[in-house]
Amino acid sequence: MVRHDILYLLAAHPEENVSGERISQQLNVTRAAIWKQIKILKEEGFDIEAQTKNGYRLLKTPLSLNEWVLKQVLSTHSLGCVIDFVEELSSTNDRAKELARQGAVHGQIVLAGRQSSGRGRLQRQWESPKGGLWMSVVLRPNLSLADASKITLAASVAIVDSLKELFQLPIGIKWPNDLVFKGQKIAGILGEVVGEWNAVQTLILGIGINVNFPRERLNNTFTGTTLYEILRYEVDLNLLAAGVLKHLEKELMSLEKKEFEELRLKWSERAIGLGEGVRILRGDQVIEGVFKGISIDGALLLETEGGERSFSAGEVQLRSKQGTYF
Ligand code: BT5
Repeated sequence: MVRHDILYLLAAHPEENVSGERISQQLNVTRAAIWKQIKILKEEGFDIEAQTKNGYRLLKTPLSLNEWVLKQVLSTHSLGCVIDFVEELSSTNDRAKELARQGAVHGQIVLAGRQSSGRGRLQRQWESPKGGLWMSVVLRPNLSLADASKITLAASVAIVDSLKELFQLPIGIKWPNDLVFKGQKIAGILGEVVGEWNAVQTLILGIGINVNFPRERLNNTFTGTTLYEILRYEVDLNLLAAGVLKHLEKELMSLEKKEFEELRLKWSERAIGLGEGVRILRGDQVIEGVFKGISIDGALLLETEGGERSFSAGEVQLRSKQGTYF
């Protein structure tokens, strides 16, 4: 794409202005065509100095998601190898599923500026206004069906580690896979198997992080927060996406080496509420006990009066004794 070639050229000369004539010769396009592309790049959020005499200089890349910028900051081998960015989608998971059925490769990602019908688990609504990181990754890992649930554990660890690395934020994991800051949910994960897992072994991993928008954009029926709310400035969504994918790739590689116990320990180190009294809601039933940890498959282990019991994420909900997030 000419637009991207112009960017490569400008990025290679950060300290100087590149003349329209030089770009025109090097890329074999007219100066009018270059001007048109520069205009589009500016609309996409690139800060480009344009002087009739001296030519062009790239001053700043956009903080919003942009395929070219993301490619520059990605450090992964396979995750993000193909990027599908759409300004608005119903759900990135739905689009990724569709692409997976059409043969998308392992690591292909789908990103949306906003989602009109973002989904949580059990068909719950996931609010996805502009400014968030709404991303799905097509995974065809070398793992069995039984190990699929471990991928969401790995994703939780990856999100915590990337937010710590980039912004020094202490994010905790609330079982099974909510990411919370001071009790308020900042990110969620939705893992979905495509077709018959045994036959095709494809998992769509949806990751949603509330980033560059204030808390008011979210419904007040739940306790949520955003990075903007915490940091009070907007961050580069491309850097964040690249950071999450880097940590996710690392965790997936260790999962494929069957390092399950390492993952369980890492998850536990980042979890909140371990050793505390919790309530498990299963339909009308309330079971009280102490949160002892998770099994190798991510099931919650609860110490009750009648002994230790384990619960899988699909069947129960967890609450602190006060009825709030712990
Ligand atoms: C989740 O579900 O936490 C999984 C969220 C996954 C979203 C990503 S975005 C990219 C991809 N495409 C999709 O369509 N989905 C994935 P769950 O644990 O069921 O939590 C859902 C609950 O969180 C809702 O019922 C609300 O109470 C609350 N909630 C909804 N939107 C929220 C938001 N933006 N931030 C914090 N909490 C929210």
